[in-house]
Amino acid sequence: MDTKRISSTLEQALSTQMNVELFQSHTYLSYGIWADDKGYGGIANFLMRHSQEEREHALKFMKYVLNRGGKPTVTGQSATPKDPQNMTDCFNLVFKHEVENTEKIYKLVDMAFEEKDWATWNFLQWFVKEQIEEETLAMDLIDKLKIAGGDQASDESLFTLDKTLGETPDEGELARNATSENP
Ligand code: OFO
Repeated sequence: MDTKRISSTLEQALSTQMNVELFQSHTYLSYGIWADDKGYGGIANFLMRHSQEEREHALKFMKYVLNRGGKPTVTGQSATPKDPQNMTDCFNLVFKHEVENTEKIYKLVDMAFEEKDWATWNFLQWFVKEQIEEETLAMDLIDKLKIAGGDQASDESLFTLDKTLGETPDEGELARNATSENP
């Protein structure tokens, strides 16, 4: 009896996305190492926690494909991107990686829609929502650094920013959760 409940096309696409999430995880880990080496322990902590979160995203894809009777494949990873040139570059890159990943998630949603695979479509909605948070978080990083003075930030304001980011929650605020009392 064939119990597979996902098409081979979506099985392959979700498996690829699992590897994309693992790549994101490696990328944030490498940026975390870069930040730590530069002496920004708080920012490194933030990036490394984020790396862990990306790994959890990969595991969600893995588990879903398995639960639908498919089998994902872990592929070799490409080399992580070069180290950022400075903190502004680092945060801009974080934003760019998140936007690129959002586009990949949207393509998967399109595919599930095309196939009328509502189970997969529904599964992917978690990631659609998650990407809103991740992009918001990345925008916040850029804003915080701008306020601190960007590339011209003083050592003192960078010290404060580093401390703040070390304690920043991993989840961004979702615009959809805003209310008039809690904008
Ligand atoms: Fe997996 O959420 Fe960021 O990329």
